[in-house]
Amino acid sequence: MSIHNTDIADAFDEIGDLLSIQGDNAFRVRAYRRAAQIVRGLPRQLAEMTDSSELERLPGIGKDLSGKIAEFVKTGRLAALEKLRRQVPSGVRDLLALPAMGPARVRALVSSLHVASRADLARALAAGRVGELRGFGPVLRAKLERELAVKPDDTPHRLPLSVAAEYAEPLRRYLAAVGGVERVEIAGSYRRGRDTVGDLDVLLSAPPGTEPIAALEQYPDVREVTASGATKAAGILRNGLGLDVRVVPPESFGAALQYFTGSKQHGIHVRRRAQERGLKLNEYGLFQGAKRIAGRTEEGVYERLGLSWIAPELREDRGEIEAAQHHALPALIERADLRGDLHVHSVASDGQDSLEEMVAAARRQKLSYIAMTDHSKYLGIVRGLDADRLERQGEAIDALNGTLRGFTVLKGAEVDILEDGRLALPDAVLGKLDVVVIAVHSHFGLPEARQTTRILRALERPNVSILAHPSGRVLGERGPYALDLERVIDAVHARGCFLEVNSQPLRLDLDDIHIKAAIERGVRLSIASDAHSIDQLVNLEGGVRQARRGWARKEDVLNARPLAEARQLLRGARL
Ligand code: DGT
Ligand code: CA
Ligand code: CA
Repeated sequence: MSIHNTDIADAFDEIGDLLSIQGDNAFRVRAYRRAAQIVRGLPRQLAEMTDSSELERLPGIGKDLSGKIAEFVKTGRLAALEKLRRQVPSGVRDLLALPAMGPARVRALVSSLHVASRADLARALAAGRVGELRGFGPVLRAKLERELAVKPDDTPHRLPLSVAAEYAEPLRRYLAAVGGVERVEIAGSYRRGRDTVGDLDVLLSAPPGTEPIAALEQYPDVREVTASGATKAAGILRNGLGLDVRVVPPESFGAALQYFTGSKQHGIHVRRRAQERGLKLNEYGLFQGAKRIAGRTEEGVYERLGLSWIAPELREDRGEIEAAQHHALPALIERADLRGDLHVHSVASDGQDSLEEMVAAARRQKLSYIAMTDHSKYLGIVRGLDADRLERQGEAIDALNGTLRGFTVLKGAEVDILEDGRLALPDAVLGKLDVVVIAVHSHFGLPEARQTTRILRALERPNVSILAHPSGRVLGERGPYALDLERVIDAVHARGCFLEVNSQPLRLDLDDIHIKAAIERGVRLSIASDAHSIDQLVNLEGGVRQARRGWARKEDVLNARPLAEARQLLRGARL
Protein backbone atom coordinates (compact mmCIF):
# COMPACT_ATOMS: atom_id res chain seq x y z
CA MET A 1 0.00 0.00 0.00
CA SER A 2 1.55 3.29 -0.95
CA ILE A 3 0.35 6.39 0.83
CA HIS A 4 0.57 9.69 -0.99
CA ASN A 5 0.84 13.16 0.49
CA THR A 6 -2.72 13.99 -0.55
CA ASP A 7 -3.98 10.95 1.40
CA ILE A 8 -2.22 12.22 4.51
CA ALA A 9 -3.44 15.77 4.02
CA ASP A 10 -7.01 14.61 3.40
CA ALA A 11 -6.88 12.47 6.53
CA PHE A 12 -5.61 15.39 8.64
CA ASP A 13 -8.27 17.68 7.21
CA GLU A 14 -10.91 15.10 8.02
CA ILE A 15 -9.61 14.70 11.57
CA GLY A 16 -9.71 18.50 11.94
CA ASP A 17 -13.29 18.60 10.67
CA LEU A 18 -14.49 15.76 12.85
CA LEU A 19 -12.79 17.16 15.96
CA SER A 20 -14.35 20.49 15.22
CA ILE A 21 -17.82 18.94 14.86
CA GLN A 22 -17.26 17.36 18.26
CA GLY A 23 -16.38 20.78 19.68
CA ASP A 24 -12.79 19.86 20.38
CA ASN A 25 -10.08 22.33 21.34
CA ALA A 26 -9.57 24.94 18.60
CA PHE A 27 -5.77 24.73 18.83
CA ARG A 28 -5.81 21.04 18.14
CA VAL A 29 -8.16 21.50 15.20
CA ARG A 30 -5.93 24.22 13.80
CA ALA A 31 -2.80 22.07 14.22
CA TYR A 32 -4.34 19.38 12.00
CA ARG A 33 -5.47 21.89 9.39
CA ARG A 34 -2.07 23.50 9.27
CA ALA A 35 -0.35 20.16 9.03
CA ALA A 36 -2.66 19.22 6.14
CA GLN A 37 -1.72 22.41 4.37
CA ILE A 38 1.99 21.84 4.89
CA VAL A 39 1.81 18.25 3.68
CA ARG A 40 -0.09 19.35 0.58
CA GLY A 41 2.65 21.83 -0.21
CA LEU A 42 5.51 19.34 0.02
CA PRO A 43 6.83 18.29 -3.35
CA ARG A 44 8.57 15.28 -1.82
CA GLN A 45 6.53 12.24 -0.93
CA LEU A 46 6.45 11.66 2.84
CA ALA A 47 6.19 7.94 2.28
CA GLU A 48 9.71 8.07 0.87
CA MET A 49 11.11 9.68 4.02
CA THR A 50 12.03 6.53 5.84
CA ASP A 51 14.08 8.26 8.50
CA SER A 52 11.70 9.22 11.29
CA SER A 53 13.88 12.08 12.51
CA GLU A 54 13.50 13.63 9.07
CA LEU A 55 9.72 13.60 9.52
CA GLU A 56 10.00 15.24 12.92
CA ARG A 57 12.11 18.05 11.54
CA LEU A 58 9.37 19.18 9.14
CA PRO A 59 8.31 22.63 10.23
CA GLY A 60 4.77 22.79 11.61
CA ILE A 61 4.63 19.03 12.19
CA GLY A 62 5.37 18.07 15.75
CA LYS A 63 6.21 14.72 17.28
CA ASP A 64 2.57 13.69 17.60
CA LEU A 65 1.67 14.36 13.97
CA SER A 66 4.87 12.92 12.58
CA GLY A 67 4.05 9.78 14.55
CA LYS A 68 0.65 9.70 12.87
CA ILE A 69 2.23 10.14 9.45
CA ALA A 70 4.60 7.25 10.18
CA GLU A 71 1.68 5.10 11.33
CA PHE A 72 -0.35 5.90 8.21
CA VAL A 73 2.57 5.31 5.86
CA LYS A 74 3.51 2.04 7.53
CA THR A 75 0.07 0.50 8.08
CA GLY A 76 -2.16 2.33 5.60
CA ARG A 77 -4.44 3.17 8.53
CA LEU A 78 -4.84 5.91 11.05
CA ALA A 79 -6.37 4.78 14.33
CA ALA A 80 -7.27 8.33 15.42
CA LEU A 81 -9.28 8.92 12.25
CA GLU A 82 -10.99 5.55 12.40
CA LYS A 83 -12.04 6.23 15.96
CA LEU A 84 -13.51 9.62 15.02
CA ARG A 85 -15.35 8.07 12.09
CA ARG A 86 -16.95 5.62 14.50
CA GLN A 87 -17.92 8.45 16.85
CA VAL A 88 -19.41 10.81 14.26
CA PRO A 89 -22.36 9.19 12.45
CA SER A 90 -22.04 8.82 8.69
CA GLY A 91 -25.15 10.95 8.11
CA VAL A 92 -23.44 13.83 9.89
CA ARG A 93 -20.30 13.31 7.83
CA ASP A 94 -22.44 13.46 4.66
CA LEU A 95 -23.57 16.94 5.71
CA LEU A 96 -19.98 18.08 5.66
CA ALA A 97 -19.78 17.19 1.97
CA LEU A 98 -22.28 19.94 1.12
CA PRO A 99 -20.22 22.84 -0.28
CA ALA A 100 -22.01 25.45 1.84
CA MET A 101 -21.32 23.50 5.01
CA GLY A 102 -18.31 23.69 7.28
CA PRO A 103 -17.72 21.90 10.57
CA ALA A 104 -19.00 24.85 12.63
CA ARG A 105 -22.32 24.85 10.81
CA VAL A 106 -22.63 21.09 11.05
CA ARG A 107 -21.98 21.35 14.76
CA ALA A 108 -24.69 23.98 15.15
CA LEU A 109 -27.21 21.83 13.29
CA VAL A 110 -26.37 18.71 15.24
CA SER A 111 -26.28 20.25 18.68
CA SER A 112 -29.25 22.61 18.36
CA LEU A 113 -31.60 20.81 15.98
CA HIS A 114 -30.40 17.19 16.23
CA VAL A 115 -30.00 17.16 12.47
CA ALA A 116 -27.91 14.07 11.69
CA SER A 117 -28.37 13.43 7.96
CA ARG A 118 -29.19 15.07 4.65
CA ALA A 119 -32.80 13.94 5.03
CA ASP A 120 -32.98 15.49 8.52
CA LEU A 121 -31.63 18.75 7.14
CA ALA A 122 -34.14 18.79 4.27
CA ARG A 123 -36.97 18.27 6.75
CA ALA A 124 -35.69 20.93 9.13
CA LEU A 125 -35.37 23.40 6.26
CA ALA A 126 -38.91 22.65 5.04
CA ALA A 127 -40.28 23.07 8.56
CA GLY A 128 -38.58 26.46 8.92
CA ARG A 129 -36.56 25.34 11.93
CA VAL A 130 -33.13 26.06 10.44
CA GLY A 131 -33.90 29.78 10.16
CA GLU A 132 -34.03 29.95 13.95
CA LEU A 133 -30.32 29.24 14.18
CA ARG A 134 -27.85 32.09 14.27
CA GLY A 135 -25.86 32.38 11.05
CA PHE A 136 -28.33 30.46 8.90
CA GLY A 137 -29.80 33.40 6.98
CA PRO A 138 -32.04 33.16 3.93
CA VAL A 139 -29.14 33.17 1.44
CA LEU A 140 -27.43 30.24 3.12
CA ARG A 141 -30.72 28.36 3.51
CA ALA A 142 -31.49 28.75 -0.20
CA LYS A 143 -28.00 27.51 -1.02
CA LEU A 144 -28.41 24.47 1.21
CA GLU A 145 -31.75 23.66 -0.42
CA ARG A 146 -30.12 23.79 -3.84
CA GLU A 147 -27.21 21.64 -2.73
CA LEU A 148 -29.49 19.06 -1.16
CA ALA A 149 -31.36 18.81 -4.48
CA VAL A 150 -28.16 17.54 -6.13
CA LYS A 151 -27.56 13.89 -5.38
CA PRO A 152 -24.24 13.27 -3.66
CA ASP A 153 -21.36 12.23 -5.90
CA ASP A 154 -23.04 12.85 -9.23
CA THR A 155 -21.01 15.99 -9.86
CA PRO A 156 -18.15 15.44 -12.29
CA HIS A 157 -14.98 14.85 -10.38
CA ARG A 158 -11.75 16.29 -11.73
CA LEU A 159 -8.45 16.29 -9.90
CA PRO A 160 -5.69 18.88 -10.13
CA LEU A 161 -2.85 17.70 -12.36
CA SER A 162 -0.39 17.61 -9.45
CA VAL A 163 -2.69 15.42 -7.36
CA ALA A 164 -3.25 13.06 -10.28
CA ALA A 165 0.52 12.92 -10.78
CA GLU A 166 1.04 11.51 -7.28
CA TYR A 167 -0.81 8.42 -8.44
CA ALA A 168 0.05 8.47 -12.12
CA GLU A 169 3.83 8.44 -11.85
CA PRO A 170 4.12 5.43 -9.49
CA LEU A 171 1.54 3.62 -11.65
CA ARG A 172 3.64 4.35 -14.72
CA ARG A 173 6.73 2.92 -13.03
CA TYR A 174 4.84 -0.14 -11.85
CA LEU A 175 3.43 -0.91 -15.29
CA ALA A 176 6.77 -0.30 -17.01
CA ALA A 177 8.20 -3.17 -14.97
CA VAL A 178 5.43 -5.64 -15.89
CA GLY A 179 6.56 -8.51 -18.15
CA GLY A 180 6.08 -7.84 -21.86
CA VAL A 181 5.47 -4.11 -21.50
CA GLU A 182 7.76 -2.16 -23.81
CA ARG A 183 6.42 1.34 -23.25
CA VAL A 184 3.96 3.09 -21.00
CA GLU A 185 2.47 6.49 -21.64
CA ILE A 186 -0.24 8.21 -19.71
CA ALA A 187 -2.07 9.94 -22.52
CA GLY A 188 -5.24 12.10 -22.40
CA SER A 189 -5.43 15.42 -20.60
CA TYR A 190 -2.63 14.27 -18.29
CA ARG A 191 -0.12 14.19 -21.13
CA ARG A 192 -1.43 17.48 -22.46
CA GLY A 193 -0.64 18.98 -19.05
CA ARG A 194 -4.16 20.26 -18.51
CA ASP A 195 -4.57 21.89 -15.09
CA THR A 196 -7.12 19.30 -14.00
CA VAL A 197 -7.72 15.78 -15.25
CA GLY A 198 -10.94 13.76 -15.43
CA ASP A 199 -9.33 10.34 -15.70
CA LEU A 200 -6.06 8.70 -16.66
CA ASP A 201 -5.73 7.14 -20.10
CA VAL A 202 -2.94 4.62 -19.86
CA LEU A 203 -1.40 3.24 -22.98
CA LEU A 204 0.79 0.16 -22.96
CA SER A 205 2.87 -1.09 -25.82
CA ALA A 206 3.15 -4.86 -25.62
CA PRO A 207 3.48 -7.56 -28.25
CA PRO A 208 0.46 -9.86 -28.80
CA GLY A 209 0.43 -12.80 -26.43
CA THR A 210 1.62 -10.85 -23.39
CA GLU A 211 -1.16 -9.96 -20.99
CA PRO A 212 -0.11 -7.02 -18.89
CA ILE A 213 -3.66 -6.16 -17.82
CA ALA A 214 -3.70 -8.95 -15.26
CA ALA A 215 -1.06 -7.02 -13.32
CA LEU A 216 -3.45 -4.12 -12.84
CA GLU A 217 -5.53 -6.08 -10.36
CA GLN A 218 -2.46 -6.55 -8.19
CA TYR A 219 -1.60 -2.87 -7.97
CA PRO A 220 -2.30 -1.56 -4.48
CA ASP A 221 -3.54 1.87 -5.62
CA VAL A 222 -6.26 0.29 -7.76
CA ARG A 223 -9.47 0.28 -5.76
CA GLU A 224 -11.46 -1.63 -8.32
CA VAL A 225 -11.11 -3.01 -11.84
CA THR A 226 -14.53 -2.46 -13.38
CA ALA A 227 -13.93 -4.04 -16.78
CA SER A 228 -11.10 -6.03 -18.20
CA GLY A 229 -10.20 -7.88 -21.37
CA ALA A 230 -7.04 -8.79 -23.21
CA THR A 231 -6.37 -5.30 -24.61
CA LYS A 232 -8.61 -3.02 -22.58
CA ALA A 233 -9.44 -2.36 -18.97
CA ALA A 234 -11.16 0.22 -16.84
CA GLY A 235 -10.89 0.84 -13.15
CA ILE A 236 -10.81 3.30 -10.31
CA LEU A 237 -7.82 4.34 -8.23
CA ARG A 238 -8.05 4.79 -4.49
CA ASN A 239 -8.24 8.57 -4.87
CA GLY A 240 -11.35 8.22 -7.02
CA LEU A 241 -9.57 8.84 -10.30
CA GLY A 242 -10.80 6.70 -13.18
CA LEU A 243 -8.44 4.59 -15.28
CA ASP A 244 -8.77 3.68 -18.94
CA VAL A 245 -6.11 1.21 -19.99
CA ARG A 246 -5.32 0.10 -23.53
CA VAL A 247 -2.74 -2.35 -24.75
CA VAL A 248 -1.55 -1.92 -28.33
CA PRO A 249 1.11 -3.67 -30.41
CA PRO A 250 4.33 -1.68 -30.96
CA GLU A 251 3.54 -0.97 -34.63
CA SER A 252 0.38 0.90 -33.54
CA PHE A 253 1.74 2.66 -30.48
CA GLY A 254 2.32 6.06 -32.11
CA ALA A 255 -1.16 6.13 -33.65
CA ALA A 256 -2.77 5.07 -30.39
CA LEU A 257 -0.78 7.66 -28.49
CA GLN A 258 -1.91 10.31 -30.95
CA TYR A 259 -5.52 9.17 -30.63
CA PHE A 260 -5.68 8.90 -26.85
CA THR A 261 -3.70 12.02 -26.12
CA GLY A 262 -6.49 14.02 -27.70
CA SER A 263 -7.90 16.43 -27.19
CA LYS A 264 -11.01 15.16 -28.83
CA GLN A 265 -11.23 18.31 -30.97
CA HIS A 266 -7.59 18.06 -31.98
CA GLY A 267 -8.09 14.39 -32.92
CA ILE A 268 -11.16 15.13 -35.01
CA HIS A 269 -9.34 17.88 -36.88
CA VAL A 270 -6.30 15.68 -37.59
CA ARG A 271 -8.49 12.81 -38.79
CA ARG A 272 -10.38 15.15 -41.10
CA ARG A 273 -7.06 16.15 -42.59
CA ALA A 274 -6.24 12.49 -43.19
CA GLN A 275 -9.58 11.98 -44.94
CA GLU A 276 -8.96 14.99 -47.18
CA ARG A 277 -5.82 13.22 -48.33
CA GLY A 278 -7.64 9.98 -49.02
CA LEU A 279 -6.16 8.37 -45.92
CA LYS A 280 -7.69 6.82 -42.84
CA LEU A 281 -6.41 7.51 -39.33
CA ASN A 282 -7.46 5.54 -36.28
CA GLU A 283 -5.84 4.25 -33.11
CA TYR A 284 -4.17 1.42 -35.07
CA GLY A 285 -2.39 3.52 -37.64
CA LEU A 286 -2.55 5.76 -40.66
CA PHE A 287 -3.80 3.73 -43.63
CA GLN A 288 -3.78 4.09 -47.37
CA GLY A 289 -6.37 1.48 -48.33
CA ALA A 290 -5.36 -1.54 -46.33
CA LYS A 291 -1.72 -0.51 -46.07
CA ARG A 292 -0.42 0.97 -42.84
CA ILE A 293 1.79 3.88 -43.85
CA ALA A 294 2.48 5.19 -40.33
CA GLY A 295 1.64 4.35 -36.74
CA ARG A 296 4.72 3.16 -34.90
CA THR A 297 5.59 6.70 -33.83
CA GLU A 298 3.55 9.85 -33.39
CA GLU A 299 6.10 11.84 -35.36
CA GLY A 300 5.53 9.49 -38.29
CA VAL A 301 1.77 10.01 -38.18
CA TYR A 302 2.05 13.79 -38.16
CA GLU A 303 4.75 13.76 -40.80
CA ARG A 304 2.73 11.68 -43.27
CA LEU A 305 -0.06 14.22 -42.87
CA GLY A 306 2.29 17.09 -43.75
CA LEU A 307 2.48 18.35 -40.19
CA SER A 308 5.30 19.04 -37.78
CA TRP A 309 5.07 17.02 -34.58
CA ILE A 310 2.88 18.98 -32.17
CA ALA A 311 3.75 19.19 -28.46
CA PRO A 312 0.91 17.60 -26.42
CA GLU A 313 0.37 20.85 -24.49
CA LEU A 314 -0.81 22.52 -27.71
CA ARG A 315 -3.27 19.87 -28.79
CA GLU A 316 -6.52 21.68 -28.14
CA ASP A 317 -7.39 22.71 -31.70
CA ARG A 318 -6.55 26.32 -30.98
CA GLY A 319 -4.64 26.88 -34.21
CA GLU A 320 -1.81 24.40 -33.65
CA ILE A 321 -2.71 22.25 -36.67
CA GLU A 322 -2.60 25.24 -39.03
CA ALA A 323 0.71 26.30 -37.46
CA ALA A 324 2.10 22.76 -37.82
CA GLN A 325 1.10 22.74 -41.49
CA HIS A 326 3.18 25.87 -42.06
CA HIS A 327 5.94 24.55 -39.81
CA ALA A 328 5.39 27.66 -37.75
CA LEU A 329 4.74 26.19 -34.31
CA PRO A 330 6.17 28.24 -31.44
CA ALA A 331 9.43 26.99 -29.90
CA LEU A 332 7.88 26.45 -26.48
CA ILE A 333 9.65 27.53 -23.33
CA GLU A 334 11.39 24.84 -21.28
CA ARG A 335 12.27 24.74 -17.63
CA ALA A 336 15.99 25.01 -18.48
CA ASP A 337 15.30 28.39 -20.10
CA LEU A 338 14.42 29.99 -16.77
CA ARG A 339 17.23 32.08 -15.29
CA GLY A 340 15.47 33.50 -12.27
CA ASP A 341 12.36 33.48 -10.12
CA LEU A 342 10.63 36.76 -9.31
CA HIS A 343 8.25 35.70 -6.54
CA VAL A 344 9.72 33.93 -3.52
CA HIS A 345 8.99 34.07 0.24
CA SER A 346 11.10 33.62 3.34
CA VAL A 347 10.63 33.40 7.11
CA ALA A 348 10.41 37.19 7.08
CA SER A 349 6.72 36.70 6.20
CA ASP A 350 4.95 33.36 5.84
CA GLY A 351 7.74 31.30 4.30
CA GLN A 352 9.52 28.48 6.11
CA ASP A 353 13.15 29.10 5.18
CA SER A 354 15.62 31.96 5.50
CA LEU A 355 16.81 34.24 2.74
CA GLU A 356 20.14 32.43 2.66
CA GLU A 357 18.47 29.01 2.46
CA MET A 358 16.23 30.17 -0.38
CA VAL A 359 19.26 31.45 -2.25
CA ALA A 360 21.15 28.19 -1.82
CA ALA A 361 18.10 26.24 -2.99
CA ALA A 362 17.64 28.52 -6.01
CA ARG A 363 21.25 27.93 -6.99
CA ARG A 364 20.67 24.19 -6.79
CA GLN A 365 17.77 24.76 -9.18
CA LYS A 366 20.24 26.33 -11.61
CA LEU A 367 18.79 29.80 -11.26
CA SER A 368 21.01 32.86 -11.16
CA TYR A 369 18.67 35.33 -9.53
CA ILE A 370 15.59 35.54 -7.32
CA ALA A 371 13.46 38.40 -6.15
CA MET A 372 12.69 38.18 -2.45
CA THR A 373 9.02 39.14 -2.32
CA ASP A 374 7.73 38.70 1.20
CA HIS A 375 4.20 39.81 1.98
CA SER A 376 3.40 43.36 2.92
CA LYS A 377 1.87 43.82 6.32
CA TYR A 378 -1.84 43.46 5.93
CA LEU A 379 -4.85 41.51 7.09
CA GLY A 380 -4.44 37.79 7.19
CA ILE A 381 -0.66 37.70 6.92
CA VAL A 382 0.55 37.49 10.47
CA ARG A 383 4.16 38.38 9.82
CA GLY A 384 3.85 40.74 6.85
CA LEU A 385 6.58 43.36 6.40
CA ASP A 386 6.08 47.03 7.16
CA ALA A 387 8.31 49.75 5.70
CA ASP A 388 10.88 49.37 8.50
CA ARG A 389 11.28 45.63 8.30
CA LEU A 390 11.37 45.84 4.50
CA GLU A 391 14.19 48.36 4.76
CA ARG A 392 16.13 46.05 7.05
CA GLN A 393 15.54 43.10 4.74
CA GLY A 394 16.95 45.29 1.96
CA GLU A 395 20.13 45.85 3.99
CA ALA A 396 20.46 42.11 4.58
CA ILE A 397 20.06 41.53 0.83
CA ASP A 398 22.77 44.09 0.04
CA ALA A 399 25.10 42.41 2.50
CA LEU A 400 24.36 38.97 1.11
CA ASN A 401 24.79 40.11 -2.51
CA GLY A 402 28.22 41.37 -1.53
CA THR A 403 29.24 37.81 -0.69
CA LEU A 404 27.60 35.98 -3.63
CA ARG A 405 29.32 35.14 -6.90
CA GLY A 406 27.18 34.46 -9.96
CA PHE A 407 23.93 34.96 -8.13
CA THR A 408 21.88 38.04 -7.29
CA VAL A 409 18.99 38.66 -4.95
CA LEU A 410 16.61 41.39 -6.05
CA LYS A 411 14.67 43.40 -3.50
CA GLY A 412 10.96 43.00 -3.73
CA ALA A 413 7.65 42.62 -1.98
CA GLU A 414 4.30 41.00 -2.60
CA VAL A 415 1.99 43.88 -1.89
CA ASP A 416 -1.70 43.53 -1.16
CA ILE A 417 -4.17 45.28 -3.39
CA LEU A 418 -6.63 46.76 -0.91
CA GLU A 419 -10.37 46.67 -1.48
CA ASP A 420 -10.38 50.08 -3.13
CA GLY A 421 -7.33 49.48 -5.33
CA ARG A 422 -4.79 51.24 -3.12
CA LEU A 423 -1.66 49.28 -2.24
CA ALA A 424 -0.73 48.19 1.26
CA LEU A 425 2.63 50.05 1.15
CA PRO A 426 3.28 53.66 0.09
CA ASP A 427 4.75 54.51 -3.32
CA ALA A 428 7.92 55.93 -1.74
CA VAL A 429 8.67 52.58 -0.06
CA LEU A 430 7.95 50.61 -3.22
CA GLY A 431 10.16 52.98 -5.23
CA LYS A 432 13.22 51.56 -3.45
CA LEU A 433 12.51 47.99 -4.58
CA ASP A 434 13.59 46.19 -7.75
CA VAL A 435 10.41 44.14 -8.10
CA VAL A 436 6.93 44.97 -6.86
CA VAL A 437 4.54 42.05 -7.13
CA ILE A 438 0.94 43.06 -6.47
CA ALA A 439 -1.83 40.64 -5.61
CA VAL A 440 -5.40 40.28 -4.41
CA HIS A 441 -5.68 38.33 -1.15
CA SER A 442 -9.03 39.52 0.14
CA HIS A 443 -12.52 40.61 -0.95
CA PHE A 444 -12.79 37.90 -3.58
CA GLY A 445 -16.53 38.36 -3.76
CA LEU A 446 -16.70 41.89 -5.21
CA PRO A 447 -18.94 42.30 -8.24
CA GLU A 448 -17.07 42.21 -11.57
CA ALA A 449 -17.07 45.94 -12.23
CA ARG A 450 -15.64 46.74 -8.79
CA GLN A 451 -13.07 43.95 -8.85
CA THR A 452 -11.91 45.12 -12.28
CA THR A 453 -11.67 48.77 -11.26
CA ARG A 454 -9.83 47.75 -8.11
CA ILE A 455 -7.09 45.99 -10.07
CA LEU A 456 -6.91 48.65 -12.78
CA ARG A 457 -6.42 51.30 -10.09
CA ALA A 458 -3.65 49.29 -8.48
CA LEU A 459 -1.92 48.97 -11.85
CA GLU A 460 -1.82 52.77 -12.09
CA ARG A 461 0.61 53.00 -9.18
CA PRO A 462 4.03 54.05 -10.44
CA ASN A 463 6.25 51.23 -9.14
CA VAL A 464 4.21 48.14 -9.92
CA SER A 465 6.04 45.38 -11.81
CA ILE A 466 4.02 42.16 -11.82
CA LEU A 467 0.39 41.24 -11.21
CA ALA A 468 0.51 37.93 -9.33
CA HIS A 469 -1.99 35.06 -9.68
CA PRO A 470 -4.33 37.30 -11.65
CA SER A 471 -7.53 35.24 -11.53
CA GLY A 472 -7.33 34.22 -7.87
CA ARG A 473 -8.52 30.68 -8.46
CA VAL A 474 -7.44 27.79 -6.23
CA LEU A 475 -8.12 24.43 -7.85
CA GLY A 476 -10.61 22.35 -5.95
CA GLU A 477 -11.27 25.24 -3.59
CA ARG A 478 -12.48 28.37 -5.32
CA GLY A 479 -12.98 29.54 -8.87
CA PRO A 480 -11.63 32.77 -10.34
CA TYR A 481 -13.18 35.93 -8.97
CA ALA A 482 -15.53 37.92 -11.16
CA LEU A 483 -13.13 39.99 -13.25
CA ASP A 484 -12.84 41.42 -16.74
CA LEU A 485 -9.47 39.79 -17.33
CA GLU A 486 -9.29 41.05 -20.93
CA ARG A 487 -9.37 44.62 -19.68
CA VAL A 488 -6.74 43.82 -17.09
CA ILE A 489 -4.53 42.27 -19.78
CA ASP A 490 -4.94 45.43 -21.88
CA ALA A 491 -4.04 47.61 -18.92
CA VAL A 492 -0.96 45.53 -18.07
CA HIS A 493 0.11 45.86 -21.68
CA ALA A 494 -0.50 49.60 -21.85
CA ARG A 495 1.40 50.02 -18.61
CA GLY A 496 4.38 47.86 -19.67
CA CYS A 497 4.02 45.56 -16.65
CA PHE A 498 4.06 41.77 -16.48
CA LEU A 499 1.55 39.05 -15.71
CA GLU A 500 2.45 36.17 -13.48
CA VAL A 501 2.02 32.51 -14.22
CA ASN A 502 1.94 31.28 -10.65
CA SER A 503 3.40 27.78 -10.40
CA GLN A 504 1.82 26.67 -7.15
CA PRO A 505 0.22 23.36 -8.14
CA LEU A 506 -3.24 24.39 -6.98
CA ARG A 507 -3.10 27.84 -8.53
CA LEU A 508 -1.59 27.55 -12.02
CA ASP A 509 -2.84 31.07 -12.48
CA LEU A 510 -3.06 32.51 -15.20
CA ASP A 511 -4.81 29.73 -17.06
CA ASP A 512 -3.82 28.57 -20.54
CA ILE A 513 -6.45 30.57 -22.45
CA HIS A 514 -5.49 33.87 -20.84
CA ILE A 515 -1.78 33.18 -21.16
CA LYS A 516 -2.28 32.82 -24.90
CA ALA A 517 -4.42 35.96 -25.04
CA ALA A 518 -1.85 37.94 -23.04
CA ILE A 519 1.02 36.83 -25.27
CA GLU A 520 -0.95 37.71 -28.39
CA ARG A 521 -1.55 41.12 -26.87
CA GLY A 522 2.21 41.51 -26.39
CA VAL A 523 2.35 41.08 -22.62
CA ARG A 524 5.35 39.31 -21.12
CA LEU A 525 5.01 36.76 -18.34
CA SER A 526 6.76 36.05 -15.09
CA ILE A 527 6.71 32.30 -14.43
CA ALA A 528 7.08 32.27 -10.66
CA SER A 529 7.31 29.54 -8.04
CA ASP A 530 5.73 31.63 -5.25
CA ALA A 531 7.81 29.24 -3.14
CA HIS A 532 7.20 29.35 0.61
CA SER A 533 10.00 26.85 1.30
CA ILE A 534 13.13 25.55 -0.38
CA ASP A 535 11.21 22.45 -1.54
CA GLN A 536 8.71 24.47 -3.52
CA LEU A 537 11.12 25.91 -6.07
CA VAL A 538 10.64 22.75 -8.13
CA ASN A 539 7.08 23.91 -8.75
CA LEU A 540 8.50 26.06 -11.54
CA GLU A 541 8.31 22.98 -13.71
CA GLY A 542 4.50 23.02 -13.47
CA GLY A 543 4.35 26.73 -14.21
CA VAL A 544 6.42 26.19 -17.34
CA ARG A 545 4.05 23.41 -18.37
CA GLN A 546 1.10 25.75 -17.93
CA ALA A 547 2.84 28.50 -19.89
CA ARG A 548 3.52 26.03 -22.72
CA ARG A 549 -0.21 25.36 -22.89
CA GLY A 550 -0.59 29.07 -23.52
CA TRP A 551 1.97 28.91 -26.38
CA ALA A 552 4.69 30.71 -24.44
CA ARG A 553 8.18 30.88 -25.96
CA LYS A 554 11.19 31.91 -23.94
CA GLU A 555 11.04 35.36 -25.54
CA ASP A 556 7.66 35.83 -23.87
CA VAL A 557 9.01 35.22 -20.39
CA LEU A 558 10.66 37.92 -18.31
CA ASN A 559 12.55 35.55 -16.04
CA ALA A 560 13.98 33.62 -18.97
CA ARG A 561 16.16 36.69 -19.56
CA PRO A 562 19.61 37.11 -18.12
CA LEU A 563 19.57 39.37 -15.07
CA ALA A 564 20.76 42.52 -16.84
CA GLU A 565 17.96 42.32 -19.41
CA ALA A 566 15.35 41.42 -16.84
CA ARG A 567 16.40 44.39 -14.73
CA GLN A 568 16.13 46.69 -17.72
CA LEU A 569 12.63 45.43 -18.53
CA LEU A 570 11.62 45.84 -14.88
CA ARG A 571 12.91 49.40 -14.85
CA GLY A 572 10.99 50.05 -18.05
CA ALA A 573 7.76 49.18 -16.24
CA ARG A 574 8.14 52.16 -13.89
CA LEU A 575 6.14 55.27 -14.53
P1 DGT B 1 -10.35 14.32 -19.20
O1 DGT B 1 -10.14 12.87 -18.94
O2 DGT B 1 -11.76 14.75 -19.07
O3 DGT B 1 -9.46 15.20 -18.41
O4 DGT B 1 -9.98 14.63 -20.74
P2 DGT B 1 -9.30 13.71 -21.83
O5 DGT B 1 -8.90 14.59 -22.94
O6 DGT B 1 -8.26 12.86 -21.23
O7 DGT B 1 -10.51 12.86 -22.38
P3 DGT B 1 -10.91 11.33 -22.23
O8 DGT B 1 -10.29 10.67 -21.06
O9 DGT B 1 -12.39 11.30 -22.32
O10 DGT B 1 -10.36 10.67 -23.57
C1 DGT B 1 -8.98 10.56 -23.82
C2 DGT B 1 -8.71 10.82 -25.26
O11 DGT B 1 -9.32 9.83 -26.08
C3 DGT B 1 -9.30 12.13 -25.74
O12 DGT B 1 -8.49 13.23 -25.41
C4 DGT B 1 -9.40 11.86 -27.21
C5 DGT B 1 -9.80 10.42 -27.27
N1 DGT B 1 -11.26 10.32 -27.35
C6 DGT B 1 -12.10 9.97 -26.35
N2 DGT B 1 -13.38 9.99 -26.79
C7 DGT B 1 -13.35 10.36 -28.07
C8 DGT B 1 -14.34 10.57 -29.06
O13 DGT B 1 -15.54 10.42 -28.85
N3 DGT B 1 -13.91 10.97 -30.29
C9 DGT B 1 -12.59 11.15 -30.55
N4 DGT B 1 -12.23 11.56 -31.74
N5 DGT B 1 -11.64 10.96 -29.63
C10 DGT B 1 -12.01 10.57 -28.42
CA1 CA C 1 -8.57 11.37 -19.54
CA1 CA D 1 -10.66 8.40 -20.48
